[in-house]
Amino acid sequence: MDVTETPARVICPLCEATCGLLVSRTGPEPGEGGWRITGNPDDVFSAGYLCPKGTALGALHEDPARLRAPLVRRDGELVEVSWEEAFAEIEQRLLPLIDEHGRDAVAVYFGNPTAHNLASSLYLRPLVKALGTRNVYSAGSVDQLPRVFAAGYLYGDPATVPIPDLDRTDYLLILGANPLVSNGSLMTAPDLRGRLRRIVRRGRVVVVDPRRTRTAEIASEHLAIRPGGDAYLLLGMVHTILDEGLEDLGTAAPHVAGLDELRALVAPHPPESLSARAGVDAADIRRLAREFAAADHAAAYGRMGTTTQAFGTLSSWLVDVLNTITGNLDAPGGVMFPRAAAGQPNTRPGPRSPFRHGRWHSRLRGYPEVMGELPAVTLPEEILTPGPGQIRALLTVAGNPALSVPGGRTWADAFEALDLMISLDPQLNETTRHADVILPGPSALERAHYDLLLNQYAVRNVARWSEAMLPSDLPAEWETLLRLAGIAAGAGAQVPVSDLDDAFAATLARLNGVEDTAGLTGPERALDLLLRAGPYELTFADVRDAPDGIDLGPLAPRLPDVLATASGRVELAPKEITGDLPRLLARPDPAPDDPLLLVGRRHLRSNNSWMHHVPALLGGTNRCTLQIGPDDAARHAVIDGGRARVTSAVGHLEVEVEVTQVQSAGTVSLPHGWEVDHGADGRGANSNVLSDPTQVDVPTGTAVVNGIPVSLTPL
Ligand SMILES: Nc1nc2c(c(=O)[nH]1)N[C@H]1C(S)=C(S)[C@@H](COP(=O)(O)OP(=O)(O)OC[C@H]3O[C@@H](n4cnc5c(=O)[nH]c(N)nc54)[C@H](O)[C@@H]3O)O[C@H]1N2
Ligand SMILES: Nc1nc2c(c(=O)[nH]1)N[C@H]1C(S)=C(S)[C@@H](COP(=O)(O)OP(=O)(O)OC[C@H]3O[C@@H](n4cnc5c(=O)[nH]c(N)nc54)[C@H](O)[C@@H]3O)O[C@H]1N2
Ligand code: SF4
Ligand SMILES: [Mo]
Repeated sequence: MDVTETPARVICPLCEATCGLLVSRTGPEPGEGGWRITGNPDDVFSAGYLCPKGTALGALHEDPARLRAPLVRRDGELVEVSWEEAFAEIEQRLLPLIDEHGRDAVAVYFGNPTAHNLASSLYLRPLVKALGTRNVYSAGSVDQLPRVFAAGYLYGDPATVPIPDLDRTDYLLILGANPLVSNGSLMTAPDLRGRLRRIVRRGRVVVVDPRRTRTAEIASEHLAIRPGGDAYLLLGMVHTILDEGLEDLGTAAPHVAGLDELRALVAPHPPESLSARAGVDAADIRRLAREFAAADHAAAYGRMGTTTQAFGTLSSWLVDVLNTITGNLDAPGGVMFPRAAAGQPNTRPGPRSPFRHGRWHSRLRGYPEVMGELPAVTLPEEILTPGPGQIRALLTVAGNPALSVPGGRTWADAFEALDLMISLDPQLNETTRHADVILPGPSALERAHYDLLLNQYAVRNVARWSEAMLPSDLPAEWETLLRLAGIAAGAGAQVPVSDLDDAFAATLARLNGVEDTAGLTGPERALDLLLRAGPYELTFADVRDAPDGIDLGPLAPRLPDVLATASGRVELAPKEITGDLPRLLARPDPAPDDPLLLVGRRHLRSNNSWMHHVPALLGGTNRCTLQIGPDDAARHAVIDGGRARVTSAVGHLEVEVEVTQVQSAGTVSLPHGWEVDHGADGRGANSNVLSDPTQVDVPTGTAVVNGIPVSLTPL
């Protein structure tokens, strides 16, 4: 492979910040040379920013553990085979299984990186459609599902999520997010440190989190909340604002329905009745409410700590209610709706049908479908429990539910019970190592990129394309997805990919009311069609010819056209959400002898379950330890550097203890995505063996991975 002379522009697909990078090779052969990876100072969006993970793209590409050929299980062993053999194997085993047991016997689980990959953003949906199964699962139900569910009922479309207008707000309330470490989520924005610092300088940033996180460190104020307490805190704030007459709907006023219902719902609940359960003083709740209402431009933002907990949907809803009743919805400096250049459902002209869920239910626990998906926590038992409708085959795409989803060891049992398991993934992980067929895709440096999805959550409207830097010996992932779709549809493994792609593009053109005339193929053609249909009427050539990206300007008001509710208005009190209030209010106040509550945490040099092993990222603070405050450590007789057994209602694990002031009283934290054989010291633990798979956010079935009662025993 050649030493690259001019650096290639690569949009980093590792997290939601979507930084534009400059990548060059400084040595001729893998291992012999190195990589030079810097932020692209001319990128219209990221302007030179990057984090340590971005600099590891070269190491990831060269990772000796990365699969370079398809694997098929023969006599119990995974062996390398040709692509033709791999597809033939799938066809021979999948079709008879569908004939015998029906299409719902095949389940799909797709993971987080599918949202960061142009191929899967475009071609996963046609594959799922071709499979024709109702058993669709994803990492979304261990993540953002409550957030998008709330948006579905408030604005009519789960893809219509208001985003903090970071560069113009002067009061930012952050609940359950640590953007300095995560680099932001449902808030696509590079350099959050710089952006938050600027808000602190011109106004206020308040962080509500059981841990004094890096974000809390640089904020104007940190409030330690009781895990699971956000809905109580927010309800108290909304009560205060309405009770004290501080509400002002601002420019959104003509487009908002349900304020009277909201008033009636919150009137009986002053902060004083909620503060114990929030773990925040009533006086602080009232003060926050007044500050937020008084600020010229305020934005409330909630993320993982507010969604993957007992009241994810209520918390997400109340965040939006707070923004709306203070005149900050759809207002510059408040929370706004991005207008993406391609593929955003809410920019499509013509009427859209309002969001609804529960069109079908999971077989065993009766969880409602949301956006065509069922909750991932129920997948193992759907595989293991015999009877009509039992799942017999599983396709995973870019995921690792064995570590990412509660269920612990039942995941391995479930995989072993399957008649067929297929994984699209470049790595052997705790999930894919159980597969019968593994299909790897090219590395991030070997594929073109455009952030179809994340641009829909960006703090500024941009359109950016990056070419593949290096050629690949592996088929592009869009081809693999299409071939699987062809097999699932019964067209056979032999149909040329180009025929399947032509059919896909014809459907895309028809649905979007545009013509396919640019002479392109594959993702370039699909992107061209979506850009032409988009609100700026760009073309693929436009983005290809702008290597540093196209800036489409700051967020602009979009009410009421962005709405797809039946009423055509923002629905402030939808019964699908408020129906969960009695469950919230029925919880008793905490007692002094309550168990410790476990929450999650992320590290800058990690990425869920799949980057701990990259040498460039090991070390530093990236460690799988149980963090605990000094008083709690003394009370539980555990010491810094010692080991402890952590026990929950459903499981236990052993882990190193780290005593730190960062962790608030009554809480402990553990990162997720680790296993015993991962990590610098070879010692990690899967935190999700402690998460109870029956504990969910009731409206959506989203896993509760924050606020888990645990006990500690020193070892
Ligand atoms: N306790 C607890 N559990 C959690 C969380 C938590 O905070 N606490 N967080 C949750 C969240 S937010 C998420 S998103 C999930 C993540 O859960 P998952 O998405 O299930 O798991 P990942 O660890 O992201 O695994 C990603 C896999 O995709 C592969 N991959 C990477 N890039 C590509 C690609 O381009 N193509 C293909 N085909 N494969 C690729 C990697 O090799 C890896 O095997 O975990 C959730 N689980
Ligand atoms: N370095 C790194 N970056 C990542 C990832 C990664 O694994 N590593 N993962 C990516 C993914 S898939 C996602 S979804 C995003 C997530 O992005 P964020 O949501 O910003 O990241 P988290 O670190 O999970 O932050 C959740 C915070 O919620 C707090 N918390 C826990 N329980 C509660 C609660 O009940 N209430 C409140 N108010 N706070 C609570 C935790 O202490 C933690 O600080 O990060 C992305 N970026
Ligand atoms: S913040 Fe880091 S991981 Fe995220 S896109 Fe930028 S360089 Fe990549
Ligand atoms: Mo996530």
